[in-house]
Amino acid sequence: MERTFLMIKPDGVQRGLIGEIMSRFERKGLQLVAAKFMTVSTELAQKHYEEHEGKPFYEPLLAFITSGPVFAMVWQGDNVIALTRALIGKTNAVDALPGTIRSDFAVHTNYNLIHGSDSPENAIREISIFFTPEQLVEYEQTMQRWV
Ligand code: RTP
Ligand code: MG
Repeated sequence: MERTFLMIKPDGVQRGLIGEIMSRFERKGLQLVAAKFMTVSTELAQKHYEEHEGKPFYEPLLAFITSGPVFAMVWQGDNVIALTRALIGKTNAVDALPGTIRSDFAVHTNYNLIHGSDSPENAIREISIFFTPEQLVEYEQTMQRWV
């Protein structure tokens, strides 16, 4: 069983897409472990995006992610990292397959609605900087036997 960190970015919150996006993960059969509506501080944004430090889009990315509230989540399930990346779609909306979140709702790479961890190592790191262990809710997903 794998876990991932997903975050609806300020554009997704402002556009009223939290429910639409959450519902895609729920209908897929993934299990919600934690969720938090919050504002990201510059310090937290720097930790989260440390792998992109120095890239041309780094400073605008920090400004964007701290510009308004986000909806931070942890989800779990078999292959949850690859599955959620597939549902989210490619970084650039032009390359995202129809039916993915970014294809259906995003236009620009800079405003692509949602973040998803890209590896087990990054998932563990990102979950630990946004959530304390006590905030991760342990429960049995009773429908799990059918998905
Ligand atoms: P994310 O981390 O947000 O889930 O997105 P990703 O894996 O698909 O993309 P990543 O390469 O990790 O880039 C992180 C975010 O930085 C912005 N970006 N802009 N202008 C550009 O070339 C560019 N490249 C990346 C995007 O907002 C991207 O989601
Ligand atoms: Mg990424």
